Amino acid sequence: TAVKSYAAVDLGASSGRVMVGRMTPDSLELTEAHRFPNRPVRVPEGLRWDVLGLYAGVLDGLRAAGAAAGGRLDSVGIDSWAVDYGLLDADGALLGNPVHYRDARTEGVAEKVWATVPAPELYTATGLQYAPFNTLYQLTAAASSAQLAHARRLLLIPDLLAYWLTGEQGTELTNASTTQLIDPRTRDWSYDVAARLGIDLSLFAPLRQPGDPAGTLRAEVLEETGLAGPVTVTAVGSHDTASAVAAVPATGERFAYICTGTWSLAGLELDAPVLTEASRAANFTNELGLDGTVRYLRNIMGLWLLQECVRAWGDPDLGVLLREAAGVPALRSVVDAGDAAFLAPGRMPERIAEACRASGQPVPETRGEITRCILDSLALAHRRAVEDAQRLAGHPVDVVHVVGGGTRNALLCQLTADACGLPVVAGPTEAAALGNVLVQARAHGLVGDRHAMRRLLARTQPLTRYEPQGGTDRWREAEARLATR
Ligand code: ADP
Ligand code: LRH
Repeated sequence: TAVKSYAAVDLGASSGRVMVGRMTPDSLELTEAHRFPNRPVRVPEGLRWDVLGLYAGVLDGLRAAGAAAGGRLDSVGIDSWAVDYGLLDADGALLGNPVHYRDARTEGVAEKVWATVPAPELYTATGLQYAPFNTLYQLTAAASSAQLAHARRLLLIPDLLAYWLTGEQGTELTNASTTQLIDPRTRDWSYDVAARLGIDLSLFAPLRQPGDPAGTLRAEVLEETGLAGPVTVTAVGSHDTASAVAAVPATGERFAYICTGTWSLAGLELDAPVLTEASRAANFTNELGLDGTVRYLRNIMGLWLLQECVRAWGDPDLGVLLREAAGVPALRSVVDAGDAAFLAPGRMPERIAEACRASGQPVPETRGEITRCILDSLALAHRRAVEDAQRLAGHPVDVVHVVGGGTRNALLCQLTADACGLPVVAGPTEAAALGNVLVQARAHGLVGDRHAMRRLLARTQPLTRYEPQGGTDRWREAEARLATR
């Protein structure tokens, strides 16, 4: 059988990569064609994404992907982090650099929104957890800006890149579900919420589904990348977390997943949203996945906590830090890794130390101690999310699948197994890229349904199993030290 080549553009908050998936109906091999840093830029008006730099990285990556695949790509798919967007004017030109979701402009905005649509009502209508950066709050924060006044179109980040590559506009559904403007029951716009908050839904291009055609690479793009045309762009689960969950190599239904990278996204795949008051109080979100599924999960600060410490310490070697952390006694101090207080950049070692002091625990001092505190705290937050999700959704699990960059952190995987009291199956590391590739392959008839996709992953990808050790009592005790639950 002929080998097909699919390029996956996957932009995470810390790095962008273009990967090539080489596939037959029974085999799947992923290689990295190009990786580039994603470094947000602080300008006087706030924190911005360098989206032109990212687009240049995508073009370099497509050239490298073409070279890796013998000059021919069968299709290209794009996914990225959620919620953020670019605005286009009436000529289709980008109006300014997209605002970073960690920018401070959304501070205090939610209260204004809730005065019009009370939080409980907003939750039943959209299923989204409260996060200050949901697109809904960002648009409310921007309501009286000159930029929004001049905007005729809003494209979420992967849709913006797809537009530049193809000239065609659309709004892919999985990522649209992170705007807080989609009703998870109808999987269509929440017209009532938008109308009450004065948000003009005609700013958005028509919805498209993962697997839909999304245009072909423009002639100029072919020329710049050296690719032989025509090259189709296929809509994938363009929210990186949707793509990552699609690539969880589960073989049954009783599993939880944790997508670990800059964030930890921990939860379940369900057939229907959970919109109860208890679920809202526990801050669980109902984002949309492939084939009518719901990604029922909680956002946990994730390895962002460590990334920011590493940045503050002048980029020491991660391997050395993790070895130091492994030598520090377990669970001396923990912080609430779900706390939005850790969202903004800067002073992370100090903020972690302050949180330990405030909750009456020993203050971690060395780099190894701080790293250990972060990993223990993440594992504890993973435990809470996996437990809460099972209880709130009435969906018990036997195994926790960990995917994403955090699978390279063996200590974190082991601590997560210990904290959850469940086996952890770690891998694949590049889950979002694999989910991206598989949805393209499925659209082109190479694999069957999402269960067949998962079976193929379980058969072809290297996975590591961690058995829980030491009982969960000490985790329950650590949990009790954190005031909020
Ligand atoms: P994102 O997609 O959000 O940018 P990734 O999934 O690429 O994030 O994960 C990045 C994280 O993976 C890093 O912050 C780091 O903590 C972890 N990581 C990457 N490489 C290693 C490694 N060699 N050892 C341990 N952890 C690693
Ligand atoms: C992870 C992610 C996550 C969102 C956040 C903004 O990259 O897409 O699912 O909540 O970024």
